[in-house]
Amino acid sequence: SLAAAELTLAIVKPDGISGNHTNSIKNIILQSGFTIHTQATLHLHQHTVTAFYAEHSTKTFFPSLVKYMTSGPVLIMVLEKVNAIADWRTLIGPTDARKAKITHPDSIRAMCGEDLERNCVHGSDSHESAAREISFFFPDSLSVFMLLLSTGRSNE
Ligand code: DGI
Repeated sequence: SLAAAELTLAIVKPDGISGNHTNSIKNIILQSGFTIHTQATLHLHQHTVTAFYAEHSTKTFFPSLVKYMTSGPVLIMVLEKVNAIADWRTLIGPTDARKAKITHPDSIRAMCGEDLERNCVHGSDSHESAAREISFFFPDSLSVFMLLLSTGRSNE
């Protein structure tokens, strides 16, 4: 079948916003062929971060992660493109921004992140994560729902 557009969830984290990286990140997004399907600026509550990062809730770094993610506003975007999930992960680079500066110097995390925790941006890591994360932040979007449905069928 023809390649279908895919959706992924991107977040510019508090250090990305406070460091004034939003415009350069958006330029990279648009120059790389993504469409910004939906966007919202939110100041996350600690309960929201806890639910979003539930898989990490037992880790020792979790309280620090919650403090960081609630330290200022974030920009949450649904990005649309063929192969959006893998391509956005490639653009942001490795989780540890300190390592990214060495191994992936052109990545967004190398450009604006600091370390393993303060890494400037988020990207869904799989189809399952993308579906969960997009519906977590945008549960009422009919067009997002329709695109997720078509994404799920794209390999039939
Ligand atoms: O999908 P990623 O964001 O690349 O990485 P992940 O799902 O393994 O972790 C989610 C976030 O949690 C990550 O962006 C930053 C933080 N984190 C992950 N591992 C560590 C961490 N923070 C600290 N302080 N220490 C860690 O080992």
